[in-house]
Amino acid sequence: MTIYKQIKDVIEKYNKIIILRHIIPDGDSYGSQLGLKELIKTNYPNKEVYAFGEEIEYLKHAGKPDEFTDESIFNEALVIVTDCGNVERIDNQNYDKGAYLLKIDHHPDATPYGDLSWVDVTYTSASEMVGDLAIQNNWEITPVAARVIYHGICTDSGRFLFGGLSPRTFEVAAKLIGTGFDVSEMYKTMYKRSFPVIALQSELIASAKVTDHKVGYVILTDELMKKYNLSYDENGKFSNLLKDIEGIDIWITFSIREDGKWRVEFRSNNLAINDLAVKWGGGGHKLASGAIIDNLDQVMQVVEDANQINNLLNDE
Ligand SMILES: [Mn+2]
Repeated sequence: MTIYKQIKDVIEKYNKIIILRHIIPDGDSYGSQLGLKELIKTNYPNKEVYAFGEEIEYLKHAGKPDEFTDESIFNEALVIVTDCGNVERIDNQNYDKGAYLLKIDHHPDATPYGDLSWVDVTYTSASEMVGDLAIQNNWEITPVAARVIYHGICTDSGRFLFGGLSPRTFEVAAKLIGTGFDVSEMYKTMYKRSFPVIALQSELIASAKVTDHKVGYVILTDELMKKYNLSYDENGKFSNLLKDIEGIDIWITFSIREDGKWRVEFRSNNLAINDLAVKWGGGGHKLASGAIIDNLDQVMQVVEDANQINNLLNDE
């Protein structure tokens, strides 16, 4: 039996379904979670479906999570977790209080979990997986579901630029656009930039450092955040600022967090940087991963580790 059919069978078996995703949500976690919710509600109108997790200001246009009140709601529920590689990062730690746990994810399966797990790193995004699941099961896809899923594919793949594009990515995208949602309206909304953000970007680029080992990095300090009136949940916007620049193979973005720790985003064109992220307590994909460090003193150690990755290449 295919995994698509297995998942369909599990969904059909439960009347109450709770969909969760990772903390500090991004477009893909919204897309896979809220898209799947909308799909289930359309194709199984009698089921109770909830999507819990923090609501993020800049993602308000993509959709709205449900209000979580009480853990008793998990009783007898099918719990589906999308776009989240490890249980520590699930946004609602009651995830194991349901009757059955299903994982749907495209990150490397470092810490497997769930009674049933569909993990496939060949997808650009968990949103593409959810779109494919709908297609394979012949589910009706509403324009509302299509918009949030398409948005998730766009954010994780840099609008069809990276993240393991395949013919399937475009087949799913074609099906989604075919529902008739307003894709140009969506692009206008998601790519709208504010002047302070652009000014901050130019200041970051001007202050960027590049090592002999072709490691580039920028540091987004609290001072800069305040100067440009940026909110902390926006500090992930700059992880590709140093992408596609000659002489940079690995680029790292250090951003201050609300709790005073530092968010570290690693990106690379072809050198695997996920082990580096794991070393610093994080994880992610081969060419895009992240971690959190305690203080700025650790920045140079992280950069030095990245230099080591590019050692061989530099010696050639
Ligand atoms: Mn993702």
